Amino acid sequence: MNRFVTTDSLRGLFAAGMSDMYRQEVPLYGTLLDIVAHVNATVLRNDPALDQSLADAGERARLDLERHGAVRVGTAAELALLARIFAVLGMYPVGYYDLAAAGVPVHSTAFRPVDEAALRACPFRIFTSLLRLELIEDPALRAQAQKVLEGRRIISARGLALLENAERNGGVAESDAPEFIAEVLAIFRWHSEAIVDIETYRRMHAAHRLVADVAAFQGPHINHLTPRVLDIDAAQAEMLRRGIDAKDYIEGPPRRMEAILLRQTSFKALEEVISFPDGAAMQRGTHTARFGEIEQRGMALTPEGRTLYDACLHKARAGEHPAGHDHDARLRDAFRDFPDDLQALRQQRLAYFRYALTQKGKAARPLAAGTTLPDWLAAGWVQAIPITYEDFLPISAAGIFRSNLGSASSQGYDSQGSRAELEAALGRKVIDPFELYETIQEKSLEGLAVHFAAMLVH
Ligand code: OOG
Ligand code: NI
Repeated sequence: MNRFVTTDSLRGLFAAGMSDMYRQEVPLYGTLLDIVAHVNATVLRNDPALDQSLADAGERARLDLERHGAVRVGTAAELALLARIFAVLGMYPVGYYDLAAAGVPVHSTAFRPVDEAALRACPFRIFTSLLRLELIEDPALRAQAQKVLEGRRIISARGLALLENAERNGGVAESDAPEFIAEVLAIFRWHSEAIVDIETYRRMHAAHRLVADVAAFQGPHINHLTPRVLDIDAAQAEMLRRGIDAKDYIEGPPRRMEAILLRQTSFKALEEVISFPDGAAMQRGTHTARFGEIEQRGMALTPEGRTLYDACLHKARAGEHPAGHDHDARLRDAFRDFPDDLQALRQQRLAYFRYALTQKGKAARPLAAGTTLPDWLAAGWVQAIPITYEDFLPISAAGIFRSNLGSASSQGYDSQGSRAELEAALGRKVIDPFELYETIQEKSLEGLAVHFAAMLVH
């Protein structure tokens, strides 16, 4: 008997494997994990209410395993291959992110699980960017990078065979799982040998550092793996205390009572030794790509909430001082317009909520006919639990890219994003994240409607 491994456990194996691999490759990542474990334990000990609300949201158990990674591929064919692999792992492309306007010649999507049960089991996500060579000015260099990329194979023959098996059979057999995961991990490992000579590397690097990062190596190395922390200000302070070269400030919204979206910080990219082919010999050089990031996740916002978020952020950014001077104060001021209590966020439909029966609700006597959500909430029968944001923020992503690429790249490209092109490469449309949150909210309401209607007939 050769049974299939569930998609959720395959993804769990993949996430754990990536974490082990990255810990070995970038020891400072292990330090970040220590910081995060310490901060999370302290927060949970001091704030039993938060501990309980994480448990209510079904996120207490997943917290220690929760990560996102980021990779960058060079061609549509490579993106299509990753999409096939991630589908076997239960990860689907959600959202379109255009980073060209922020001076990064890529567009991106995030592969992640989409339904509630899968998110609960293992919410592993990978922010995946496709290089847009058409944005590189020098035609000769563009052609050369294209040729290098078309000539490389990022998956082994064995890995491809296992993938095809999984697709044909509708799953990965238990006996194949360890090898399949090992082959997938190998795609994302670091290569300390470049596949182009140092002159070519330098020209790619001069066109844009990202061209060198993608096209000068054998494969799409994972460039960071981000754990989830419950108090990012504490984590940032601890990074600085330990002398880690952290970003000047935290990306995203300011610290609030009720956390929204995503706040992130990172340590700057490491300078790593690379050997470049030089005839029959090798030549030493360096490359910076890999860094460490920590994030705190808050609640998902509706389109209205997102518009208000963007407006607040825009206000904060207007007239920003170059070195991030008084960044936090400016951000706090700009976000005064953004309600900071759950009831207002819910009543103004700024955020998404999952509605769940409380203990009191479970024990409630049959209801009078015609009651609705406001009655259930007022009676304490139903509780509104904010839905955690599972996605990314283009402005933060651009800030993260930039702080790791150096300031030379802050000039934006004069280009519109090209969602259709990314979707053509994926062979499918990207999923709208708002629809996913909306579905979770609606399903919870439908469940309650059924429950209370059933009470009526008894
Ligand atoms: C991806 C940057 C985006 C985030 O957390 O916003 C990202 C990259 O550097 O390849 O990971
Ligand atoms: Ni990231």
